[in-house]
Amino acid sequence: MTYLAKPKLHHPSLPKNRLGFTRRDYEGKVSTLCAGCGHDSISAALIEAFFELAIEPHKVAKLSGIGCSSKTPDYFLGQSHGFNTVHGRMPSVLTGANLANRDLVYLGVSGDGDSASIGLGQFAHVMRRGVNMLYILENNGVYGLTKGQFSATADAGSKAKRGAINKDAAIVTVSLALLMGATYVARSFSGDKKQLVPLIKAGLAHSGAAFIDVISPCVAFNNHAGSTKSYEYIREHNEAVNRLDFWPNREAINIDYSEGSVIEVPQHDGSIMKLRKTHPEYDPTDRINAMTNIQQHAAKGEVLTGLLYLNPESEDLHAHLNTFPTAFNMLGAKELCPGSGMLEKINAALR
Ligand SMILES: Cc1ncc(C[n+]2csc(CCOP(=O)(O)OP(=O)(O)O)c2C)c(N)n1
Ligand code: SF4
Ligand SMILES: [Mg+2]
Repeated sequence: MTYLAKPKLHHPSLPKNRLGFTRRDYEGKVSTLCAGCGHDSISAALIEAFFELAIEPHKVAKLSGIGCSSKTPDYFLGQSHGFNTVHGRMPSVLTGANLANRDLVYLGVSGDGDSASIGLGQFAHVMRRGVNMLYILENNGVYGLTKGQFSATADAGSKAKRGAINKDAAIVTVSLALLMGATYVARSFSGDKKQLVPLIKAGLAHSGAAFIDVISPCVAFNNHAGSTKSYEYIREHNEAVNRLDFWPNREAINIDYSEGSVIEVPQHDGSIMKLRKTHPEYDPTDRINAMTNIQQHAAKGEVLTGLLYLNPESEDLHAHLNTFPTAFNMLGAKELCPGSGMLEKINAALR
């Protein structure tokens, strides 16, 4: 573990984004995770995505639960708002924050223990309610922080470091998210930054609950032969259905594609997603097809990755509830406390 502070001075020639920020402005504290932990690569992908999208750090709220994965928001976006909640409770705290202030970009970071065990109910509800957020699940198949017990996402038949075989069926979080009505569902691998960064960027632009399950090997407790979440296993069994290219609305698109190989999906905010199909038959806008494909490939021992499902017509919780469009912190006392006359009216309407 290291508590060395990062140097504050930056080299003057570091590349800057549209806002004049360098990548260093999107970093956080020095990581205290084990060297080689997949979670650190996800933090690096998040830094890259926020830098490239030129999102103002103070407009971001990052929330997490408990676990090595949930510690990571300390290691990126050091100038953003942060809330390390109770174990498994990130979704409800994030929902409350989002309802009070919709003007921030919401990032939820969680682990497989945090989301698929103690927080399973919270995970299901935040997906079905369409809370406008990017939910990143850093999935290593174990409770890393508490020394490597199998988590609920460990595959049946996979082997623990000390040789025990997991007998329980795994919770497949992408399938559950689809079942719960999530409108953006992707799976990726911490060791594939080229796939992960555009998925993060598109997830941030999505209106509603965007979910990315990122297989993120735990080098301390789940990276041995017999594990199905190790670097070696995922490199060998990774089957990408598509490759995503993402352009924010202000950028011109100037790449040529061969006809028929690409699906173009415009987003609410004017940004464009282009999906290069690596499986020509795969249609990411068909929820049932996505669910079937995930299971069919799993039966062959393959881990399907890429953008698995997208509903381009999605709406978020604010649209469902028809909420007032202004963030609470922008309202005055008069609007926040409209008086006893208004309360009387509301009560009368409920009688
Ligand atoms: C209410 C409560 N129960 C149990 C724990 C112990 N605990 C801490 S982290 C953790 C699991 C973390 O696993 P995961 O979310 O997969 O994160 P990882 O460390 O693998 O990244 C558990 C059970 C706790 N902190 N709080
Ligand atoms: S115990 Fe596992 S999950 Fe936790 S920091 Fe180490 S490698 Fe990462
Ligand atoms: Mg875990």
